[in-house]
Amino acid sequence: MSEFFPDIPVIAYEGPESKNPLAFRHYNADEIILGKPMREHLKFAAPYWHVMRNELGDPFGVGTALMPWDDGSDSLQNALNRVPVFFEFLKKIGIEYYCWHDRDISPEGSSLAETHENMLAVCDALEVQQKAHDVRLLWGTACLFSHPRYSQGAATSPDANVFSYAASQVKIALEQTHRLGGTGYTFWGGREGYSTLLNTDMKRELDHLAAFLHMAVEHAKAIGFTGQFYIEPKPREPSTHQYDSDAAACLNFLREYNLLDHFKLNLETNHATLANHTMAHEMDVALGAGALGSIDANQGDPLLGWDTDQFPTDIYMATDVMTRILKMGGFTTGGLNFDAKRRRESHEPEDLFHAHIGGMDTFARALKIAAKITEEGQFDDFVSNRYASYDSGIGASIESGVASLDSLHEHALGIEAPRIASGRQEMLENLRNDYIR
Ligand code: XUL
Ligand code: CO
Repeated sequence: MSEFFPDIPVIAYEGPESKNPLAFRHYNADEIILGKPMREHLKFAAPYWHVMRNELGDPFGVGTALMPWDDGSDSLQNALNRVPVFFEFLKKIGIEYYCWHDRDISPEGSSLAETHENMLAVCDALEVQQKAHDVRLLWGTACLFSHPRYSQGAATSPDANVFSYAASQVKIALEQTHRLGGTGYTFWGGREGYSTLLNTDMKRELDHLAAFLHMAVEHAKAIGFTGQFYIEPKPREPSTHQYDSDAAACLNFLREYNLLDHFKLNLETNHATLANHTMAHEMDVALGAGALGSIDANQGDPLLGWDTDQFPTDIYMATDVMTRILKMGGFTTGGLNFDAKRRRESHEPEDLFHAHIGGMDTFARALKIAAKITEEGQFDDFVSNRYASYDSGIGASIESGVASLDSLHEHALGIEAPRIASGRQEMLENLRNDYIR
């Protein structure tokens, strides 16, 4: 029955002592953690663009990935041939959700109309496979950054005809996401930014971007799509500056243009690094606004300043992510999408499995650690005690808005000089190491 990965078995959970590289040590899909199976906590998703389309090229050399099922052409038939390969991969690795850009799954045609026809044909095939394998679409998106027409932006292009092309693409991508039962739709503004301000009217471009997103919201209403819209922040690459540079910039933009009710954030760990933030910082910014939606799980290389999209193996970072997901009460529409690619040297199909096994085991371990941290509440207790002076008395009057400079002045004059307690950073770092072992 196995056709495309004949040497790879269905990956099974064998426990932490297993020495089998093609087995899970920590991800045990049905194991109950805090009352819910791991699969439901983690909601792993695989991205079509990396699994099926990433040839592992870099600016210095062509792709190395071996893809015996792919004829290398941009034909519709080749696109259709890839579909069952992807679903065999999902089945064997045990991932139940996936994500796509329109152009990963279906090729550009010789006209815009033909491009859309290609898309519908591939979505027919995806629908059949989704049903056969009980796989769900986490989110769809339109690729508005690869084609030369988008070299100066899509919704922020100086050319209204380019804006229209992008709108047409989003209309079709959104409708197909809806038709495939997608639980979300993402906007990553690949080239929505600028290369130089010498030729850029930033305010006008931001107005256009907002108009574009409002049109998507209106269209979703019109077709009955009730999935969640996401914006995915990233500070640079490919643009010099991208308008959605980090979580705070996205939230400010969404608020300014009355879009916050319709969007949440899809936060990517490597993008946080590029923005000079930790992932924990980005997640706390989003959580504070009630706008944490979904995660693109990967990691960067601290020695390289670009988006290396490596598979996540950093257990500290993953634990930070999972403690926050638990704090949020779990994913609703979102999930953990491995927006990650193998290294150029890991070119064999088997490496796809090792890569995802590592990412899944890392997050499964992180979930177990985060569950313990959450249950024991030691960090939460420390933090709430640290702010306890705001729970009553003068602090409560500040938080409730009753206090004024006059009332605080009177209070301050009547007390001894404050003696602030230690922040105990090192003690807390030691405690974290006690959990992560
Ligand atoms: C690019 C990136 C994208 C988005 C979807 O860095 O992360 O793949 O996730 O467009
Ligand atoms: Co991403």
